[in-house]
Amino acid sequence: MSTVTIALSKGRIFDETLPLLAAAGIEPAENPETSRKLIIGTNRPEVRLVIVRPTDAPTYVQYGAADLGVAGRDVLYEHGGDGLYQPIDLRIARCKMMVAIPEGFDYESAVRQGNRLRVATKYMRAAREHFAAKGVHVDLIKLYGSMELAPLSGLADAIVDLVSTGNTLRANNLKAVEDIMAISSRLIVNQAALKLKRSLVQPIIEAIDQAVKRNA
Ligand code: PRT
Ligand code: MG
Repeated sequence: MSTVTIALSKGRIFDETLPLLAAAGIEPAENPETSRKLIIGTNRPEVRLVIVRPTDAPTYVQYGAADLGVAGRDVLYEHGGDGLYQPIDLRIARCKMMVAIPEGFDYESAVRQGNRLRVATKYMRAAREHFAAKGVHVDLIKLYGSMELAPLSGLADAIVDLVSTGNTLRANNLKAVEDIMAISSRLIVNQAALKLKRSLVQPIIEAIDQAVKRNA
């Protein structure tokens, strides 16, 4: 029997993908939040979920270890999208990628004077392209954890991070100064799986597409 593997990350992507999977008749047998299992079965014997870090989802799908997955546009932008078909904007886990600075830092004049800025981020590609397009000279510092800490501790002048409510910025005396891109999560599909497992994969894609359109 041919099987379908879907790569999902815990947290907001898992939570917001659940109703879309349900529309495709897929219900996880366990909650990854409480189970320690990394491979989770579903009510459909031929469908299973693999629980991955958000940044790893495109890699699992690219190499065919998962046939389908869900990843944020932020993550896909950094990954590059090789080998991935991206048929649906799921309109979930939405936020904005922004440049933020400490309250009181005169970003505009620093930019006008052509100062070299230190910018901390985990989004190296998006940040590099954003500042290059504006002609702003930056030294990018790659971080893996809370970017908000970087300007507070003197590591960087500014950060590039995701913002949804703005509460994290406010709580740390930071403010957003530029929009880089609107973010939402995409369904990603392994290109070979779409051809070789079409009879299993295509109905799932269509059911999810219908559910997204109903919610729009
Ligand atoms: O937690 P982990 O290190 O494993 O990775 P992660 O934080 O990227 O995972 P997760 O599950 O939080 O995010 C998965 C995806 O959700 C991201 O790739 C985005 O596409 C999307 N998403 C949507 C967000 C947010 N909104 C978001 N607000 N991802 C992260 N945040 C963080 C942001 O980085 C900041 O620290 O939330 C904080 C800001 O939130 P507000 O509401 O205070 O503005
Ligand atoms: Mg997180």
